[in-house]
Amino acid sequence: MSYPKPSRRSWAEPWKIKMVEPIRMTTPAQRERFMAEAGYNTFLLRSAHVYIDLLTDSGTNAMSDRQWAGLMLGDEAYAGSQNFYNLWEAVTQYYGYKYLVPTHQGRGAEHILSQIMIHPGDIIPGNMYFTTTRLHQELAGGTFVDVIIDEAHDPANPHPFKGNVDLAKLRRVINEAGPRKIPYVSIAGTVNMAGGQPQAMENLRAVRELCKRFEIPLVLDATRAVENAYFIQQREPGYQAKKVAEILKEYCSYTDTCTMSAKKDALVNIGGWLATNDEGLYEEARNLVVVYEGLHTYGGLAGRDMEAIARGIVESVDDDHIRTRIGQVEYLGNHLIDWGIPIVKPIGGHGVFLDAKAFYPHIPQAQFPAQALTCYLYADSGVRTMERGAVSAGRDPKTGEERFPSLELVRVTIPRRVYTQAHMDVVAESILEVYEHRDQARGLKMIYEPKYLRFFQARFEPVT
Ligand code: P71
Repeated sequence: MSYPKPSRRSWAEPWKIKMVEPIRMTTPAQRERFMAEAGYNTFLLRSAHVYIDLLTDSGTNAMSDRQWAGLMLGDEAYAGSQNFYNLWEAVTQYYGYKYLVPTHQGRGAEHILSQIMIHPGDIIPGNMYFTTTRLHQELAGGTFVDVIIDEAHDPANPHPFKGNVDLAKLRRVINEAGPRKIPYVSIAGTVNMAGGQPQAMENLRAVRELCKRFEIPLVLDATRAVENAYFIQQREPGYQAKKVAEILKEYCSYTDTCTMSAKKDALVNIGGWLATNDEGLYEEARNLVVVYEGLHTYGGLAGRDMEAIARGIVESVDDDHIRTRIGQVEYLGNHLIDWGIPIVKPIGGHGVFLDAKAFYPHIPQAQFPAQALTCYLYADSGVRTMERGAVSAGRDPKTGEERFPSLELVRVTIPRRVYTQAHMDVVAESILEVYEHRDQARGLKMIYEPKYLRFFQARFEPVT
């Protein structure tokens, strides 16, 4: 028989749903009360009071039946668990690094890496800061310097690789500080705080060449490197015919070491690692991990967690999976673009980022427009999102001054394999509703400010 070839076919999830978790809608009056009780901070809401939870894609993923089956194969030996070796093998096969030290999550790896590599007075250049990464660098006595391209700081600029390093900026930092003061260059793919924006392979290769000349190691934050690899496949000449798995391995190959929060790409609820090709660093990390995390063959994780990560890595690099994952984010983002709502462009890998400065031009940044927007969204529909602006940026540790970042964003983050397209429709409609009432919105005043990573526990009240 001869069948006609389909000319038009949408993507669909490469899985079906076997188990569901009920979620409940609250009333507007309840939400008003919950938001006030939470000090106008979405981190302080109870999840039972949230309808669609888009706070983060971190540890909120749905595992597959194979991953759940893997939990039953947990080898909970204190030392030398089989699951540790399975994880090590998966990391080596897909990310390419020789040595592995598991940690309880990403910041565990950042802590160990920073303590080993950074000395007081050191400078760490990177493609935009991330909150936990920079804090660990600072606690080790270092100073982070942003060397991302200028386009990354402009939400409307459509540059396809806004995660790129500006090589002239990096060269300048190396010249000014001197290569000896730079323990490593810190690269993230994709760049979370820029709006989930990717770095081009060509750019990483150029950074590699520059660093090699000065013998400066390259450390990759591989947390969303699979998503970065997908964007390279879609946007960078020469990569269209390559599999995401192949691109990921090439990308990592230009770096010496990586820290990883497995809670994102790797499709699990907890876990992380430090992986490296540097035997000396591995020796030190393997030693230090026992102080802060646990023995070097479990690093704060149960055997079953390591098994779920090992299996999640394999699923995460599947081309159909990653196309669906980012396709869903783009589906939401394109709705908002069609309706003229200001978002970071291009649409990012792990979420849609609302441009709060353009959304609420009448609210000064000192009154935290992005924080306020998260509250209005929750009040409208029970959708929980995260501030990524002045509250997240915090204060300069030396001067104590507020650091007002160029980007004042609300992250509408999509967990992997959790919500449907219908959920995305409701989210889009709610954002539109809040946008239509933007003129009436008011800012916030911070009334409680914790010392570290203040955004997690800060409390606010509305400006009168
Ligand atoms: C996210 C998170 C979790 C988070 C962290 C801090 C503030 C708010 C939310 C965590 C990352 C990340 C990158 C690029 C390292 C970590 C730390 N992201 N690098 O986006 O995105 O990993 O949470 O496992 O410790 O919601 P960890």
